[in-house]
Amino acid sequence: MRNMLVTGAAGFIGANFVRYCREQYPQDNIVVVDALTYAGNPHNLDGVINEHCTLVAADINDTELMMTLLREKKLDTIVHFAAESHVDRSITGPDAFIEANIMGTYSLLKAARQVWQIEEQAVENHHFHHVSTDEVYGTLGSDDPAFTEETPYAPNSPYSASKASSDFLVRSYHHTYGMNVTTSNCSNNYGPYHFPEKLIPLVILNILHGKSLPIYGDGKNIRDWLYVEDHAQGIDLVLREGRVGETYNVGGCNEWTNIDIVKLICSLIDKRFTGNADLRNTYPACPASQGEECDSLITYVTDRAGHDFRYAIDTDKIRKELGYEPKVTFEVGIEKTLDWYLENPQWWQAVLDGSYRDSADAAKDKDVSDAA
Ligand code: NAD
Ligand code: TDX
Repeated sequence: MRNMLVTGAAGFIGANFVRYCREQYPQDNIVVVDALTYAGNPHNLDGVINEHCTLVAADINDTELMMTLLREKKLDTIVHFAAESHVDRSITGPDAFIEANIMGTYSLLKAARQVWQIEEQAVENHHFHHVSTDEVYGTLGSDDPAFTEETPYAPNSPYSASKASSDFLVRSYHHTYGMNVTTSNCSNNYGPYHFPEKLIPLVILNILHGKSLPIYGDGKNIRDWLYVEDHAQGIDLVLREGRVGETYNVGGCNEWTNIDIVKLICSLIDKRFTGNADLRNTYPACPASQGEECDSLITYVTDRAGHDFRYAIDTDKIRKELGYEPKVTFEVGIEKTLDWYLENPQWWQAVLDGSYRDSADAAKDKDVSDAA
């Protein structure tokens, strides 16, 4: 049985990871720490919070509180998702990325070192797993080989630079202090609870509401998409069987240009609306409700500054060492994602109208000392 601190799990991937763990390992204890920024939504954890899984609304930069939680809850494992994650926001406001991604990771490492390695009751079998991104490797040309764990770091945005910095801090705590750390660098995730500022959920919701679909530049940039549950599975494998001090690339081997992915989603929605009066009545502004094709909403807009052309992940190491294999094909995953957004309008309506902040504010009002 493990006692885990999972940071940032009111966000997209962390919430899916916690759901995965509750199902696979119901005996484990999980303490989620999340600052509930705009991207943190307590509803992402609806149905999984119980005596084995608690949510503490706090900033990982509160080192004292992190130490108290590690001590009092006897936490032996940290899975660190908490971060500012949106590249566009890092371009307009990098400060928050430095604070959360660099300073926050440092704060967590400091707390872990103190409680796991320095104090009297040192925790021998501790494990700090750091969740990172393929963006730290920079950008690829069309014919370049995919990123391996040996690819030199070359981050291009304030977001990826802050993630790269945090990866190096984690690495240094292993080399210098012997902390048991692992890191995973994953490609673009998609699936349930994905915040609608990111490409796939933004496109789904804009289509339903008849809003334009902004394509940056010429739409030819390439991303490698992975269903979020397969990322959770990859992290779980690294936690259980990964070699301490190592990094593992996780990806979907599933490269798409942005424009192709947007056109695919348009055609899937066109199909679903055909002959479905319920959908047409529920979403009258959707072009498919008016007999038009959804790709009529595609609008080319000014490119993202410093836009990386292509990401692709070589998953050889995690496949060979840990037996990793993505379970959900893209064809299935994108339909499941569409199903989820169509079946959970209350989730995204609360995000779009801002009312999800009420539950965040209520969670923040709880005295965090209760949690420790
Ligand atoms: P997200 O933005 O949906 O969630 C991030 C969460 O972290 C939010 O709940 C937010 O409230 C919380 N947070 C932010 N700053 C915090 C702080 N100082 N203290 C405590 N909590 C804080 O992000 P995501 O897409 O779920 O990404 C999770 C992690 O995975 C990030 O580290 C990201 O870099 C990495 N990653 C994401 C992707 C992707 O495709 N989304 C791919 C590879 C890696
Ligand atoms: O409106 C849009 N139009 C558009 O063309 C948006 C939001 C995005 N894009 C493009 C930019 C990217 O090439 O689509 C691609 C995907 O964009 P995002 O969803 O913003 O993701 P990306 O920038 O690739 O980063 C994501 O994957 C790696 C996550 O947000 C990161 O946290 C993760 O590390």
